[in-house]
Amino acid sequence: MADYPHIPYSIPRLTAMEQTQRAEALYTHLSSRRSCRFFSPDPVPRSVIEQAIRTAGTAPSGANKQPWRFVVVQDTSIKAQIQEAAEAEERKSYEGRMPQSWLDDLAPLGTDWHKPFLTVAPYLIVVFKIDYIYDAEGQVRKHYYVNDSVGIAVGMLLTALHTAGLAALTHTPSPMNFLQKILKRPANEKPFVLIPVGYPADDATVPDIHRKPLPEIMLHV
Ligand code: IYR
Repeated sequence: MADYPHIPYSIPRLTAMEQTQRAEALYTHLSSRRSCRFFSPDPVPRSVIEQAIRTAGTAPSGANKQPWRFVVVQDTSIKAQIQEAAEAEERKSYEGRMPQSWLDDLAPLGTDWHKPFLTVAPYLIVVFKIDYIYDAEGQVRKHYYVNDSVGIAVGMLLTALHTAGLAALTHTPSPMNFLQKILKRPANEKPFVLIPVGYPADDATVPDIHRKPLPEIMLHV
């Protein structure tokens, strides 16, 4: 049995006041994040996108398999292909594929099948989940807790983007397999979420919706 060494781990021990201040500051910061559907075409430094993805890649994952791929789309013609394919699927959803209850639940958001942000936003980050890989012998090696792991990484990506002063949207046109084709990803990489990133348009708006207060989401036992 091989020996798998551990290395020391420590993080600074904060005072209760420092903990409180940091926790409050992070809450205030993240409370100002909103899903944005109206972007400015202004360019964004590529290095900021890369750094945010590096941050996402620090997420925990089942057996440390890191089962994610982040495809950064900047090319205008690829963005146009994605918009066309996404709108075709969304149009089917909005015009009959989905039940009235779905339309009712989305009504407060004011969304429809038009997705201009897919070509206006300077970047699209398309996140793929990797359910398995082939090892050197060509054998399938499965990954674990893939949705959970990629979901955590996406949360960290959204946090990193917001912290860098960028707006984003977790967009899930359904079904999304067109992304695999357009972006030429292999069969073991499945689209997880499509994230337009940029600055909000000067006249951007968001729905007037609110977050549940703490007592509604937390239980002490
Ligand atoms: N994907 C569609 C519909 C949609 C679904 C949910 I759940 C949302 O929170 C928002 C939208 C669209 O992007 O319009």
